[in-house]
Amino acid sequence: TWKDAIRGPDTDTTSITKSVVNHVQTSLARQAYNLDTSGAYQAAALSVRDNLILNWNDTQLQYTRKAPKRAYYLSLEFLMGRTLDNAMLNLGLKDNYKESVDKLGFNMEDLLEQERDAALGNGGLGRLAACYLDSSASQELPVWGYGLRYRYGIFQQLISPEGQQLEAPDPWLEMQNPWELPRLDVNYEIRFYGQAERLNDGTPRAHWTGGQEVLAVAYDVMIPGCYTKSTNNLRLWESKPKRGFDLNSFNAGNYEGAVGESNSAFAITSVLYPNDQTTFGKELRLKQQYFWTAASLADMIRRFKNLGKPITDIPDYIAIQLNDTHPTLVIPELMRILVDEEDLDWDVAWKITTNTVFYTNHTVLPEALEKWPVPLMEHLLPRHMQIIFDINMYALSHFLQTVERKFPNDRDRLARMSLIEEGYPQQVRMAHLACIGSKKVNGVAELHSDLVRTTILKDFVELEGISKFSNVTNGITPRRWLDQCNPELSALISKTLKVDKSVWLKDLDRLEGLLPFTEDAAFREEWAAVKQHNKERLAAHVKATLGLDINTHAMFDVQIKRLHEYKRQTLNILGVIHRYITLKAMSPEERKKVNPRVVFFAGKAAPGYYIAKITIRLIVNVANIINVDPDTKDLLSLYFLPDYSVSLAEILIPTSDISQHISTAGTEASGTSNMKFCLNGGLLVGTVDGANIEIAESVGEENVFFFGHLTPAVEDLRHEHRYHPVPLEQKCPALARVFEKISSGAFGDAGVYEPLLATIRTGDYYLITEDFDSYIQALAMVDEAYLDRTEWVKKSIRTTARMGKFSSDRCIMEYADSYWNIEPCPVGK
Ligand code: 26V
Repeated sequence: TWKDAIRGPDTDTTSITKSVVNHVQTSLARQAYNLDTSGAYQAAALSVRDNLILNWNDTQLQYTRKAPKRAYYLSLEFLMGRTLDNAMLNLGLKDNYKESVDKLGFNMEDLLEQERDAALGNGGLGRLAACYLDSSASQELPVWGYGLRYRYGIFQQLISPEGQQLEAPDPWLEMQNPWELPRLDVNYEIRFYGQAERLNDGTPRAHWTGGQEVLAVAYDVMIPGCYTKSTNNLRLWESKPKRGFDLNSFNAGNYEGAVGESNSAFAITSVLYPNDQTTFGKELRLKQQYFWTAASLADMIRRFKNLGKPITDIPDYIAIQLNDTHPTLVIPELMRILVDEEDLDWDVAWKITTNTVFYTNHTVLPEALEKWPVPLMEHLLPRHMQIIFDINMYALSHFLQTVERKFPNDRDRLARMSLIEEGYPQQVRMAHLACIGSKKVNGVAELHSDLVRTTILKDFVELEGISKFSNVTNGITPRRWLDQCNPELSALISKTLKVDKSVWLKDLDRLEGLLPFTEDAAFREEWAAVKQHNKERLAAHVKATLGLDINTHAMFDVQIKRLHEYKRQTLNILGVIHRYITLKAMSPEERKKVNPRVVFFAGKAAPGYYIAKITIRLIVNVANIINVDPDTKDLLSLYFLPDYSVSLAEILIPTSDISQHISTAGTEASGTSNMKFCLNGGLLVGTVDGANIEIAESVGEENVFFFGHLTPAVEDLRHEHRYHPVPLEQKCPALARVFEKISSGAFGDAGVYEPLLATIRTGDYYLITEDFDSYIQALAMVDEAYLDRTEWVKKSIRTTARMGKFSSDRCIMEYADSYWNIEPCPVGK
């Protein structure tokens, strides 16, 4: 069975205890008799790690022996969260470790809480990368991730009593990190700045010399598959100076100058940029991107060369997936290596490149599309800038011919399609470069992929044909997002299906087997009891960390995601105020008929995002008022939980009765937490956007609370708002009353919120005033539906049962089959 295959010989409880104690005494150099929880965590982690290392070694040896085609997932963000629980579960050793830890006088849950999140990402894009690694390993596919080992992950969020977001650094490596293996011997020299001189010898070659060189050092993070020996690798690069410091300056007495250059080398991987969805053109960010793509590519090519194959075989052995445009520099970098170092013809090099690289787009928001100023690119990466101009020429001349034939005299089209946007300064359009340098381009949900094809890359579709542009709807790993975060539900599912979780967790369509049990009253009761249990688990956590008492007998209504205008947390909080006003106006008799509701928010705002920070202030101050209002507090309460993270999501998601995914139609590429909530039996309140649409198709529209305008209406409505504005009082009286309440000072100094309210009163780009009434209606329908608890639980069960499509195993299979052309490479076969 899989159990024997993946475990070492010493995985019985006695051997595990021995191994943990051994790590306490040797690795930690501590006495077993005065161990604290932190030490116990470290020792248990090191013991689990031993298993991973053996599996990792066998897997990598197998890849070397069999030399299959491999895929490399390049992502600037991997939002891994904690590892210990996930590793024990994937190894099938959690029960054994629990028993050992018990014997040693500790509680497993306390141990797990000791681990810091690896939070090397902003949100959905980074967490998607983490889910994809889990699915790749679980399906025994030869896939590696490549990223950066930031010394500081996403900032820690603190919320002042007045609702101000404060940011603190996240020094996650302060404690030992047992999950990484430093590979100090795997390192590459990476050049910046300097001069690029074309040889002009009839070849396209150039010499790139001078400038600054820094060292990229590899750290390997083991990625265990679920119930398999296959353990993949996530290689993260750390930057450091090539030599310690400049001894000449040092000896001349210039001590600061001597360490200056060394500091600038360390700076490259010092911190994750906390912005998402807005570009800003900072040199250090471009340095990160090149440092990472160049090191990763050098590493892939070194491994490829060990195979002894001709260089033109690269596309038969390597597929490179670009997670958004952040790694697009692999395209000019691969061209540089092939042309300048391997001396290939331009056309041959271009063919290799465009058969190796694949590009996933994750947003159509104009402000999030990466552009880099030409002067900056020229200064930092002079050879790459030449190559980009050459690609533009080559592609354009190629385009020119085709475009001229297809669209004679269409100069506008050429300007639109150019890799270079005219202006002062000129800018490189990374999405265009990623598109023309890739074999295939995909969006992350059906609607989003349609928008990619019909808006930002429309001209390229018309030129290159539709077949290059397709869709892979996002997914989530059911291991972390059901089995790990909701063990009671997982156990209930296994018991009910009479199928071991090792089967259904890797074949999620099996959840459909729950459907007949919707009619089983005893099962429904158990189902509801799990939700109740999870609410109490959250309440205990909130009590312990924030000292607050939460009403666990209320409906739980959750919106947790990055703060952003397009995600419309504003719509939600304005809706809460509307509910508060409505409750206040009711008689005590009427209030008795109202079902209590607890509303949760969590999420970080980019540090410089002024409007998003005001939204947090409004939420916190509304909470401060309504949570103590004796008229309403039992019926409506509101919490902003600080410092949203993967671990917090794991506690929150299993509690939800409803969750909100309410972006303006056409703005949320996919969303993935919507899938997590539904998999855990929460119902969805949402707009007709992103993956909400496909979730509704799967679970049945009768189980989703949809509202709001549809994507095709959005452009016209925005136009109306610009050119024919209607006063709020006329447009949406219910919302006008909410604004009046805020302006009356009911939630503190109204002036604070004015800039936020002004964005809605004038322009209303995200169409709050257009969707408010139907939003309130949708929430009323939620109330109505919740009155019939039996029917509600049926909806919950049906939702979970029909979420099979959204397993990230399905996504990875689609990428493996239709994009990368790779196959499983199991160990020992
Ligand atoms: C863009 C930028 C711009 C430059 C500054 C740093 C930075 C960092 C991240 C991004 C990526 C923005 C795109 C993004 O995060 N998209 C999200 O991808 C999720 C996974 O596909 C998807 O579920 C979300 O709907 C989508 O917003």
